[in-house]
Amino acid sequence: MERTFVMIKPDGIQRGLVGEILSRFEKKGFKVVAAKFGVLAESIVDKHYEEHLAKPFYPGMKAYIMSGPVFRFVLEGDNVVATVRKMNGATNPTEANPGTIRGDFALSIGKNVIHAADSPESAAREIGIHFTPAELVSYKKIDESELYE
Ligand code: FUP
Repeated sequence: MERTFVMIKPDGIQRGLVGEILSRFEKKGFKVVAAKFGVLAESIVDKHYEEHLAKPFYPGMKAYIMSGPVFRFVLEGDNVVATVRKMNGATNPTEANPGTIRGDFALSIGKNVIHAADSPESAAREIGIHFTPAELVSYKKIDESELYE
């Protein structure tokens, strides 16, 4: 079963969107297998955003992502990586479709509420940065027989 890494950013926490966002993923049928709340360490941020280290927007983004607590979690389910990206909507909220999280709840690219891994490879990398193997919980959920054919 596929897994992905998701993070509700400081703006999402401050705006009280954790319940709404988790609820969307739960109702879709995805299973939470790990979760963590807190302020990110600088070393974690630099590892997580490795590909953006040299970008002009990086210092501002780093200061912002460390400005308050974030809520990180791992979701499991069929095609969870691509499906969660679709549910999040385009990176720039002005381009995100209504019905997506960014389309419904965000106005600017720097404060776009949520992050999710963009490929199964990125998901594995990001899960490894944010969680230890022991923090990932394998368990059976009673709705699985009704979700999968
Ligand atoms: P995503 O994969 O949707 O998180 O988007 P990217 O990896 O392209 O960008 C990571 C984060 O960098 C975005 F969530 C917001 C931030 N960003 C900016 O602040 N300005 C930019 O011009 C591009 C990205």
